[in-house]
Amino acid sequence: MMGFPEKFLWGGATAANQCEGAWNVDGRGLANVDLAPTGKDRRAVLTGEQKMLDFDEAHYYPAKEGIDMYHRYKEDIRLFGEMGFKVYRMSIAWTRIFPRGDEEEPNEQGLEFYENLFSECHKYGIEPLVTISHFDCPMHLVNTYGGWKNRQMISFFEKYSRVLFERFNGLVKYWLTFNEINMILHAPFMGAGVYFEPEDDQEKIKYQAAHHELVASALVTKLAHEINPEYQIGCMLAGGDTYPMTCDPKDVWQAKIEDRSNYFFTDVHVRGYYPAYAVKELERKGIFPETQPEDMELLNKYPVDFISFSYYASRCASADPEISKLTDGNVLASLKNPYLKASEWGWQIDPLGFRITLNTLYDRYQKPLFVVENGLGALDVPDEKGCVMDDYRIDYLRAHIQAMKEAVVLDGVDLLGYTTWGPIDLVSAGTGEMSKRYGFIYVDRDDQGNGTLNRSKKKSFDWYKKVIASNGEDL
Ligand code: BGP
Repeated sequence: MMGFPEKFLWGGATAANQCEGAWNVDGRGLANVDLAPTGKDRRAVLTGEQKMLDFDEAHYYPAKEGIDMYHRYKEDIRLFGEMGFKVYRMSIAWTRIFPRGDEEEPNEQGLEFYENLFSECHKYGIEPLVTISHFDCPMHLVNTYGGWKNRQMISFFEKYSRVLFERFNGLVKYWLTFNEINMILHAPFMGAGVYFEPEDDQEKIKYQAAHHELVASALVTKLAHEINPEYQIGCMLAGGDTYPMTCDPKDVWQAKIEDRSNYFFTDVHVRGYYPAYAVKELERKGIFPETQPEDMELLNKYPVDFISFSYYASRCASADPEISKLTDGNVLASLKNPYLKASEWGWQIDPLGFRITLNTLYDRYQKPLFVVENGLGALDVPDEKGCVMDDYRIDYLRAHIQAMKEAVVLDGVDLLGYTTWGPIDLVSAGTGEMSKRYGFIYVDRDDQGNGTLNRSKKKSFDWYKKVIASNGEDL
């Protein structure tokens, strides 16, 4: 079997609010995700059910200090370089550039930080892949405008993006507009800075916010290509196909409906219009978003250049309401698949599902794909020598890379690259804690904020290095 394309982009992916820390340094403002607590209230906050408008400075949130990448990025990028990364996916913290979100002028210290970081990447031949908004919305825009439910967000985002496209021209080529845009439907405070009042029609608000993000994405795709025709702009989907629980056609139909609610986002991003099934459903429910005359033309004229997605697990769906009640507590819920094993957090491990998802996306759009998150969250425990022997992580990644290779080589999927999630341990988006780790690099930090923050290589470090050096041949 032939292998991956010669220029395949191997690397890893992080997000600003999960690793930078330095939450109040050099003019940074507060963002939505800074306020999400750990523990039992987190889910209610991320889903917008519980308002969290105060920031308790005295309280310890792991994300406040993260892994202090803000001050240690040179060491971290050197380690990525040592593994042979060709690409590093990261995100810019909106509130480092515009601390409130609606200022006239950007914050120079924030811009300098990223400029230095990108230059550091290039020293090692690493191409940055930048997410403009990774679960990130300035808190001032949440409090004053209600986040993405407000149309004015489009112009704040446009201004922020323009500053990035102009300032980092020559340093960055690949951009993603919104991380896991479909998470708006599942965690609207995390995805769009939206929370609800008791009387709100939540579904209507979610689709209105989604419409605003989709239009903003098309608008900045246009802008990016005007500033530099070489810029490549991608969308980003929380991926993973949904299987029917049984071959009862009702279950098959239910799985299709659940998949469609995710693929709606890529349908608009890539095809440039609202698909018929969405128009019908949103009209039937009386929740079709309010639009401006220019919106549909923008969507149509400025589709994305490529499609990126995260893949951790597949899901199952049932039409039976009694069975459907049994979904697990994850933000993106699923029924348990009896054929699969799951991670310690109940995420079902399914490498063939990865090949299936790659095929679904490529069959549907025939556009280049980019896998920008994949990995195993685990409770890594260093042994007596202080070493993490994470063979379970190697097994997970090996099986997924093998499935991805089959999609490329046997099925003909056009794939640009692959970045594992959290190549260095960082704060979990789902739990807000450190102990759910994904890294090849261990960070000495616990959920209470103890630890030296020292970095050390896990067993998987040398393994991934070898995978990259052999372009995915030596697994
Ligand atoms: C994705 C997010 C990431 C990330 C990852 C793993 O949904 O884009 O930000 O954290 O999932 O999730 P978790 O951190 O909950 O394990």
